[in-house]
Amino acid sequence: MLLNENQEMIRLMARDFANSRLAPIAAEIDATAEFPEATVKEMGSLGFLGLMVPEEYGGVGADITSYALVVEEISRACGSHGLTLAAHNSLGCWPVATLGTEEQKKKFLPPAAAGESLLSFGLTEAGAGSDAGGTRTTAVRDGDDWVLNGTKMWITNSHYAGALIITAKTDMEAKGSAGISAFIVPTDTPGFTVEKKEDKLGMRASDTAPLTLEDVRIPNAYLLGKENEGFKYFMQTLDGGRISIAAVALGLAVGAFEVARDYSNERHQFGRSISSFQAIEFMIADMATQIEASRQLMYEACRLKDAGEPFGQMAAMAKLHSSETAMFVTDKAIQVLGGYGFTREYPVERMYRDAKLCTIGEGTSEIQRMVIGRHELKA
Ligand code: COS
Repeated sequence: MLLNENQEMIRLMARDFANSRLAPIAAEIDATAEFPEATVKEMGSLGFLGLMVPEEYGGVGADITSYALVVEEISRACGSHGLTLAAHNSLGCWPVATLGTEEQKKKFLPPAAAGESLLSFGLTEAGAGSDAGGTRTTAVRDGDDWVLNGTKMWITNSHYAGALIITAKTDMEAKGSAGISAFIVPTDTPGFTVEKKEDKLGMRASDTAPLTLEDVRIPNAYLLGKENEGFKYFMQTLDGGRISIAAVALGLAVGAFEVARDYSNERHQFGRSISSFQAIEFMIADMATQIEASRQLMYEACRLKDAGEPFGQMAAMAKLHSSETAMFVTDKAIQVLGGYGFTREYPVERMYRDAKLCTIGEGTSEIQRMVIGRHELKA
């Protein structure tokens, strides 16, 4: 797909920022697992935290393709920044911008777009992972308010969020995924607690934590969309989120590929560069081919979403292919670098660990296959 002038411009802007500000700190924040507040705020100043927020609410109002390009470029330098950006934009801002009332948009979007505080998405629970309809958190109507109780897990950006979109069962008689609603919960509401940050294999500087809600009282004005329609809303949100994870995975794959390609030209063994051996040349060729295939799937998912066409299956294909590609490419990149690839002297081992998240978060590779298979089989 040929990018238009605006898309090229935003891609270059993201690449410059990622090269100058993120690449130099990526190894350190991976080692310390420290959330990079300062550079996340810088992403806000550049408009990256309001990419999908309409201009009237302080955002950029960019198309999905531009958004995915930014996520790819940021992730190419640092997966943790890429994931932080992706979760905020597509899981936090998008549902509020798409489903929110005028009052909700005016209140929650401008600070999120400016990077004053992040928006986050609280869906997953101990018993509701792949089976997202298994939500146990409850919201009970009390006069003009709702009272929420429950726990959530693996919630990205929660320590730095001004508000979260929380899913809760509102019709206790309804079976399965029915009777679930979505609420916007400001994080300073009494009874709302973000627990200790998880210590993870990869994406170590991104913020992931469990949440507890104990008699959290919020006004009915913070119900997002219609009561009991929550499951469909978060399925739609995840359809878009899967494009984001495809972009994160693609960025990681490209980052690792570039390191391996350059290293293979520079490294000499047996009196010649290792890239002149077909064993290495073929690895480079396979890596480049998988990356290109992932990129085309991601562009197609973006094109469909931008055109207002159904895109859920293509987003699942893009996410599945990109995340499996990221695992393949980062593994091969370590192989090309040999012993050096196994050390922290080079970024490929970090990219390998970061890439693993992409096969799990926002629907495992197995869930993507379910989504793709169901689309094919119902046709
Ligand atoms: N968009 C809109 N509506 C959707 C939808 C989508 N993408 N997917 C399903 N729905 C609707 C269905 O049409 C159905 O509506 P009706 O009850 O009116 O017929 C309803 O939602 C239930 O759908 P379904 O029966 O397919 O739901 P399942 O419980 O079988 O779940 C999967 C389907 C497994 C695909 C879903 O639970 C899923 O995506 N799980 C993974 C969750 C995930 O990614 N978690 C990680 C979160 S990280 S933030």
